[in-house]
Amino acid sequence: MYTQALNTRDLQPVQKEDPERLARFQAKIDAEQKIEPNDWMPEAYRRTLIRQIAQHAHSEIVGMLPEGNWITRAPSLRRKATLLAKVQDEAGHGLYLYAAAETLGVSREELVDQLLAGTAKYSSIFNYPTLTWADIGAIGWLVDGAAIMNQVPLQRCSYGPYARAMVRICKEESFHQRQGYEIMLTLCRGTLEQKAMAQDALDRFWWPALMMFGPSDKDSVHTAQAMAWKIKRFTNDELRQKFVDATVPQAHYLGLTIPDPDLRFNEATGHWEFGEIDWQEFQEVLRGNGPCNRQRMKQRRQAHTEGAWVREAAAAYAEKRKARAAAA
Ligand code: BYC
Repeated sequence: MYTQALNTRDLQPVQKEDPERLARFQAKIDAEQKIEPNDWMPEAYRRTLIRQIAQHAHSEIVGMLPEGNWITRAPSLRRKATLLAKVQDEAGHGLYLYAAAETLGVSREELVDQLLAGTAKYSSIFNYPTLTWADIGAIGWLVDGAAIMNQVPLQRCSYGPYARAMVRICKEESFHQRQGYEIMLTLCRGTLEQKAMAQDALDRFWWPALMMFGPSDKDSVHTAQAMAWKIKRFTNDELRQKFVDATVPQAHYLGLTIPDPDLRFNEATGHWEFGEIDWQEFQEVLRGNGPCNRQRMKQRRQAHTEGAWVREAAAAYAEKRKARAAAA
């Protein structure tokens, strides 16, 4: 049965916490000490982490769909093997993250149910279609590139299990970014038609990649508290700017044009200034009205139903082992 709330405890309002306890907790965070599962934590901290880690885990799992779509059509055996490995890595990331969320007292089943019920969020970026092979290059380069920018600071997140899960994830995402860029480079050094495909992919993925960092700071509801708790180390706009600064020169090296007439380098600040993001489009995607929201959820539900026998077999095996151990 699909659940409707973040988790059962989220149905209850947050209790007022003891101020002294809260102060000790904040002091620990300020001293850069990690919070571990058995440590006391304010209920709101726990809920914030469940929300963010669960959304992150769901993004990894749904993120397998647009790329998985190209495994059978990859242009060579080498490309197929690399893409297959990347998609498997994303499944692994989802599992580490669900495991990290479980240390906060929510079950993986509960979180998966929320995703399938459509009550949980996952990254907006995965609601855009992958129309050509160049999109696989653009995803590796831009989407994994944006993910790294966001996730490297999360390795210093105050919650130990999340921070530690991010270490391996970041290593793998770096490799994904490089393979994506290498696909783009190959296309850009290929025929005019191939280069046009690469440009078209950049045109379609640039703005959605910028949206991955979330609403602008003035509209972000969670950033201030998440920064005070050192869950987030940078604001959404700071990370977005870092991403633009790192990525524009990479696009120039490819000989591609960023689809933004307002993009210009500010000599005084040393940053690339960019145009206004279409926040209405972002909100529509979050509301479930992006180009592929319905298709993604339908595919996830279908995969879940078709995988029921695997879960049943694993549960039966675990039961049998338990019975054997009890009898021994
Ligand atoms: N899409 O107050 P805000 C990956 C929601 S990479 C959908 O700024 P917060 C991958 C936000 O959840 C992608 N929803 O929130 C890469 C909140 O809604 P609720 C996953 C978004 O949490 C390659 C509301 O808008 N990475 O997985 O402080 C291949 C207000 O936002 C988005 C992560 O999740 C969005 N783009 O900041 C395969 C990284 N942006 O909860 C896979 C960890 C915002 O109030 N997460 N919202 O209903 C984070 O760093 C932060 O959660 C965010 C948002 C920066 C995303």
